[in-house]
Amino acid sequence: MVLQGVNQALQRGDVSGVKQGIQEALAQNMEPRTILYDGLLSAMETVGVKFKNNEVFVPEVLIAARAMNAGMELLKPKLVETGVESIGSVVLGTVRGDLHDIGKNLVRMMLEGAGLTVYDLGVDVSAEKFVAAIEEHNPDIVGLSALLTTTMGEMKGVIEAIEAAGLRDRVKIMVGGAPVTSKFAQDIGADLYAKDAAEASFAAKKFLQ
Ligand code: B1M
Repeated sequence: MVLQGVNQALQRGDVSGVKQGIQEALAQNMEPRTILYDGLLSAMETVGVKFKNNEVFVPEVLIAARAMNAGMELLKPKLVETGVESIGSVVLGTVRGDLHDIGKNLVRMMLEGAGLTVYDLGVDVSAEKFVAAIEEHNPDIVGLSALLTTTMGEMKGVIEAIEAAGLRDRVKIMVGGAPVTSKFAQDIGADLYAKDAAEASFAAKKFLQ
């Protein structure tokens, strides 16, 4: 019952409702993992499906994601205590020359909502920075975002740099962004393409399962 409240509050983007629900659930000695999966992640998944079906739009997703982050802040110390592991990790960034990050941030939130750890490198990220981040974090997936037709080509450069560093078989590469198509993804040798943030989290989860 209390988790249903958390779930509904998250979908509404109600930060204090989410926090209050989590505190109640913890006071009832509920497992942090149960609160995470049945309260937060399932709600975020519903938001993702609604977003995919055009039932909710970018502002609602951002508001829900903010509530998700507030809930996660409360829950994280308990999860660490009880040893809940993330299901995988992603190094994510907008490629060199490109400053657009609204879509990339949505992708990050949906990935985090799906239980992945995300190392967000920000915008205008060079191929060298992606390579260094792979060496540092050893992620399962590298996510590249581009919004400009003039920066899409950078994605190929990143893939080539990853190959040159001998890291290509250690990671799957996911690409996305408004001008990116699945054909383009295939042509540059990416492994995964996602049209939007919800698809990105579905594709990542599917790959990790
Ligand atoms: Co820019 N801009 N912009 N801009 N901007 C576009 C992209 C543009 C289409 C506008 C237009 O002309 N109609 C156009 C690109 C044209 C082209 O290349 N074909 C353009 C241009 C030209 C420019 C400048 C060059 C303008 C100028 O200065 N002359 C300049 C470039 C700066 C640079 O990057 N070097 C520029 C600057 C800016 C702002 C800074 C003002 C601002 C960015 C603010 C920010 O991001 N912090 C901005 C904005 C806001 C836009 C528009 C209006 C909106 C983009 C957006 O946030 N959409 C955009 C026009 C438009 O798209 N309608 C435009 C909402 C967001 C949720 O969607 O980013 O597509 P989107 O992300 C989606 C999917 O693409 C996907 O999932 C997301 C969520 O569903 N996705 C992934 C994204 N990354 C993914 C990664 C994945 C998987 C899926 O896997 C890893």
